[in-house]
Amino acid sequence: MNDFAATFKERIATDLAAVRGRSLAYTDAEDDLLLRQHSPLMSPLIWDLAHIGNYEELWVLREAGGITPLRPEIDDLYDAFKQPRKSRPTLPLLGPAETRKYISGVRGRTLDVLDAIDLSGPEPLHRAGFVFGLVIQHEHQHDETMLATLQLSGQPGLVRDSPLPPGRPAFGADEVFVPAGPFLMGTDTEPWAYDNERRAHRVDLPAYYIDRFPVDNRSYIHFIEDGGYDDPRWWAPGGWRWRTESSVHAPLFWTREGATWWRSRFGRPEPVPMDEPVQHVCWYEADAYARWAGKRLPTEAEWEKACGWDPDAERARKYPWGDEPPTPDRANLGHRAARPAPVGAYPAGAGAYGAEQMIGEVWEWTSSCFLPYPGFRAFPYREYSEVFFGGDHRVLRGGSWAADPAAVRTTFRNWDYPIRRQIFSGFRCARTAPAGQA
Ligand code: AVJ
Ligand code: FE
Repeated sequence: MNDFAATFKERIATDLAAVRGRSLAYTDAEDDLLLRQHSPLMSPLIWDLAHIGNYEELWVLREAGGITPLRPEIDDLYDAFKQPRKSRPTLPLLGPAETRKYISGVRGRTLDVLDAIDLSGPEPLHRAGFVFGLVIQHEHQHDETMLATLQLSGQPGLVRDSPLPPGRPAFGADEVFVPAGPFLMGTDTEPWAYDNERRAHRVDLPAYYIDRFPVDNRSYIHFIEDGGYDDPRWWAPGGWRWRTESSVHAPLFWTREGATWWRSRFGRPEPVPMDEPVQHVCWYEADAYARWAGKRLPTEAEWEKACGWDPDAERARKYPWGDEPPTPDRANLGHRAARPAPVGAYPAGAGAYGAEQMIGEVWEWTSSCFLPYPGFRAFPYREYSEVFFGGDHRVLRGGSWAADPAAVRTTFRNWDYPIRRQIFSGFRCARTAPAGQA
């Protein structure tokens, strides 16, 4: 094995250990907290933990490593398609101690497979360590889901927090201009990209403006206090139906006492911080706000061009600032604090057009439905992306404060139903440039 392969394998092993540390930290709790279902939208935490291990067994041990199944009898329990979320707590799930033992047994064999395989071989699951990228990203995505479950549980104590850089709130309403022209959307070169991010393809966009920052709580409160939730003019037809049936009047986890808005953050009440990007809003709320503001949500293509396109070099960057990995002065990622940073906190993380905080903070709703790119091919399985394509889901971009850098990049696509708000979701607005501005 050459030095490059050895170093790369070490990096994979480090990433595997890091994500596992995170999964174990989020489940370092009393059995009752792990076994209970905190919302019918979410699995019990212990289901996520065993599902992570079962997914790793399926893909790394059985598919890539050719290892005989360790516990084939539990496969059905942890198959997300066979078990609807609401009935997961009634299944004969492995208990917390047994789950930890199972996933650690899988992990030991995963490291054996890593040792044995040829990263430059022809096998597509092995090449560039794809199957390890798959399970590392999968585990991080479930860790973010577990964090959303912990937020719903209202149980303080498990979630770490630390200070974040200060913002530049005076620039809150600013927008940046993106001139008309083509860019390359998606990727052919990112080795761990999911199938839905491929292939790279040319998209030609008219000129537009996009907000420099995600919409902050101060602006969102103006929408609320202007009666935005009660004015059908601002809402998409499905959104107005959702609004009247749900009687929602503020983001999830918010309450109002007199003139003050409060929110519960991992079980602790605090006044809503004005300069923070709004989170826990659904697509319908984001869409209504944008119309109220005289704007609209960006399309997925507009979002990606503003995030990663470098018009001078005529190439896409992996992150807004370039290809170098995220650092604490560029983006709020990886659950450093348990919240988004104030708008303006990361001038060093700006993209070529000047948009800031596109990576980290909140998943940003776009106007686009989740659809395949031209030439899409499901890999390695249809149930990751393909079965979700169509009109039911909207695309979110950029990754939240709770997302790990391993599962965040300019081309990364997330998706959810337009009514979902327990995720760490916010948005920014865009508008088509008036005719004559190119
Ligand atoms: C891409 C976040 C919608 O959580 O359902 C996890 C990711 N896929 N396990 C989800 C996923 C398989 C997926 N999302
Ligand atoms: Fe999964």
